[in-house]
Amino acid sequence: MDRIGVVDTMFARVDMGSIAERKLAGMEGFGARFKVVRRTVPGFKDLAVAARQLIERENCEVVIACGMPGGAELDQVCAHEAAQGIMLAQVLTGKHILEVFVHAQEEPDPARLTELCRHRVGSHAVNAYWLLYAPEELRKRAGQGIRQGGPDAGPLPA
Ligand code: RDL
Ligand code: RDL
Ligand code: RDL
Repeated sequence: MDRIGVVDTMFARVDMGSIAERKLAGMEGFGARFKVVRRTVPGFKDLAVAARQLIERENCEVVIACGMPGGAELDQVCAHEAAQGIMLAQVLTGKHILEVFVHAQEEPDPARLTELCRHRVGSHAVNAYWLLYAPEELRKRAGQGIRQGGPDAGPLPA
């Protein structure tokens, strides 16, 4: 059976990994064609190596890496570093690791931040599934200004 990895952090203020797990559990083939392997690490700087382990030791085909950069300026610098680590892990393993970051500063209202988080994690869980099983779904949306967590920007006028 194929394996899809989900890794999230204790630092995040939303249980992002469970949102991804629930989304994947609703996709066609769950439990038959693929299963989900879940890990949680302390913070987003720990995501890259955990994702690499999910790929190399747990044979995951694709990983969804969820993190929440805090609101301080230092956290933005750290987010950039964490993202670089995730990109390095993708290049080293040759597998997609979708970086799902929700910045605390994107939305000051806690309820709306949670909603944004649900939407972004859910959308990227579907994107991970499509990368693996339905690349034509991505191709259909080429150049359509698709976003995760907020309204789509839409295409520019032709
Ligand atoms: O490796 C242990 C920690 O360094 C690691 O877990 C960090 O990701 C923790 N962390 C910070 O040290 C920090 O300054 C995090 C943030 N900011 C942050 O904004 N979000 C995190 N972790 O998930
Ligand atoms: O791995 C999943 C996403 O992290 C990845 O697809 C990013 O490239 C998506 N993305 C951002 O997260 C972002 O903050 C993009 C932009 N900005 C951007 O400006 N242009 C993009 N993607 O193509
Ligand atoms: O234009 C508003 C947003 O699209 C823009 O601020 C993005 O950079 C927001 N964003 C992130 O900050 C991020 O870390 C996005 C993603 N990840 C993402 O994966 N997908 C997005 N936006 O559409």
